[in-house]
Amino acid sequence: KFIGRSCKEVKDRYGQAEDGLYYLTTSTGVVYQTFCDMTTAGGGWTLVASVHEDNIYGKCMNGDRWTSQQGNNANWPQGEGNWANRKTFGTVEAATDDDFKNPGYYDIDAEDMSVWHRRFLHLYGGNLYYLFHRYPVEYNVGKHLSDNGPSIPIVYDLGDKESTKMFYSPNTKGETEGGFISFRAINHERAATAICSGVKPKGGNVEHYCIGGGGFFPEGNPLQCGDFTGFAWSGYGTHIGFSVSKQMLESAVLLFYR
Ligand code: KO2
Ligand code: CA
Repeated sequence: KFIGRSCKEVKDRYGQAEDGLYYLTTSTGVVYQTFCDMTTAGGGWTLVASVHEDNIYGKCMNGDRWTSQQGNNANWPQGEGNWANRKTFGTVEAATDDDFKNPGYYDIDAEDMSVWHRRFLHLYGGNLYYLFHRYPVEYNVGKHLSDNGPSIPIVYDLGDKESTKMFYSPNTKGETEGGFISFRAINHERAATAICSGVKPKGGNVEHYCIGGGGFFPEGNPLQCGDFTGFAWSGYGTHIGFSVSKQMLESAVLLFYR
């Protein structure tokens, strides 16, 4: 009934103001259902993807759709390539329990992402699909720090830059600057990750605070390969050494556009 190209359009055109599931359509007429956040910071946010680590012990195995499901392999540097292709997977109902990617990921022309209310997406082509075409998430595309993709300042609805940093591992606190969302961060061994949510890397151990990536992570082969990369390097959910907290390890990262 209230079909639009994005949640923002559904809100603006039909005055829909409630959070919930809505039908959207792409420019070519593909209809899909997703969650619209119609209330946070003015509403109109479309859920386009989620990243969930379903088994931190499976190193680039089944379920690691945002890195590689076929092993840690230098001859397959892009891995699944899902950050920059039009494949879709998962369902909106399982978005917090499993990986999810809908056609909005590449179809919606967005200005902002999730809680990051800066008009930055237009600078990189209007959505993540185009951003990751410009900055391929691929093993051996460059060197840590100097070849990283953009880091964009965040405006917080909840929490602040220091509290966000605390969720990550103790050992990486000094290696990050809070208050940013970063893309295509590269590590010491030239592995490329996709998104560092809440932080900007100041060093090359990005595998402990950035998610998704290409198909090869040389260090500790294959321990760092997977959707949540090296988040459990010092044990499952221990929040010591290079490990994040259990809450973070078991969370899902939800990506919204507006
Ligand atoms: C370790 O033992 C280790 O891990 C480091 C990794 C973390 O991403 O780069 C270094 O490889 C280091 O040499 C050593 O292997 O350091 C601070 C102690 C941990 O886990
Ligand atoms: Ca490292």
